Amino acid sequence: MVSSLKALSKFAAYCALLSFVSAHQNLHEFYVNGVTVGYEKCMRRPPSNNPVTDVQSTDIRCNVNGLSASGTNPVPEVCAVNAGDEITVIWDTSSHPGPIQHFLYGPISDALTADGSGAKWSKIDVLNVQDGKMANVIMMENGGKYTFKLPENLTSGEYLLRSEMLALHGAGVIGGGQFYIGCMQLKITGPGGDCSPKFSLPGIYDASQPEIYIPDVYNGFNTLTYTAPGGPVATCTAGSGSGSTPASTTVSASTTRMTTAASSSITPSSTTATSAAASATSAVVAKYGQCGGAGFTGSTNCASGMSVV
Ligand SMILES: *[C@@H]1O[C@H](CO)[C@@H](O)[C@H](O)[C@H]1NC(C)=O
Ligand SMILES: [Cu+2]
Repeated sequence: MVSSLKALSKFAAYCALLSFVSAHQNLHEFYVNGVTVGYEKCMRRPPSNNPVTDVQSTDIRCNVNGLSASGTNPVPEVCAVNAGDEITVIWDTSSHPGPIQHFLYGPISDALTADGSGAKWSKIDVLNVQDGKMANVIMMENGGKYTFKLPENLTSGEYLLRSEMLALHGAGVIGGGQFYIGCMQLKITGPGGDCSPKFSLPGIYDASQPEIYIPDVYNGFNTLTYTAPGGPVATCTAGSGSGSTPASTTVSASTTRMTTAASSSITPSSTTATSAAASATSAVVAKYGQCGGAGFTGSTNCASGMSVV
């Protein structure tokens, strides 16, 4: 009896250790209207799964080594998509609590060489909390997948599509917010249009802003009312630009459409928010206890039973 209990606690410790390793994450793949473009295709690959923590670094654009096409593919690719297409990103799952959001850079002439400089970024999507769960939890339950739509009003051209998962477990100190970033290289065919507002990266984040630096992250922080940094999602309207002929493609995606659109609604019902907040707060503390990894400066009090698949 005693030995089996010992074994159990050893196992729990082992699981906690495992989740240290698996907690960091990368973007590995994306689907267009439900069809994969291939593993690690049409994306810039960072040298590791470590987060970016300096929001003033150019690494905040497209991760480390992200200022041009790079990575594991023998031939860098740009994937052809249409404005309004559904994109499904597939990230490593992570217990790190936080939102996911997406940004579009462009139009530009060449998505392989674009370095992401200049005020050409727009925020096109965000998921903070849904049904009382932060985005990372929803993605854990869905194999790391998350689906959203590209804007419908876009000018044809090449773009960088930036996927960002911000992990908040270390956000109790300035510089402790962890930005996991993956950039996809797209050639978008659209009817014309543009998104506003636009901004530069770095430029939109400040290390001390309340969405990134959360002093009470282990002591009263309410995840249900959290909103990701970067302001509201852009408005994209028809007008400028033209819907030119479909561009030639390096990797083409099927035009098969998914029939189920993912919801990006983030606001819990106000009638249930109060009681849900109370239980969510304690649950979050337990989750946060799990977090660690290279460069991690937050709590090292690791709870068991939180191993990540
Ligand atoms: C596209 O632009 C038109 C005209 O500006 C606007 O009425 C429409 O709502 C936009 N569509 C979307 C999906 O935002
Ligand atoms: Cu991590």
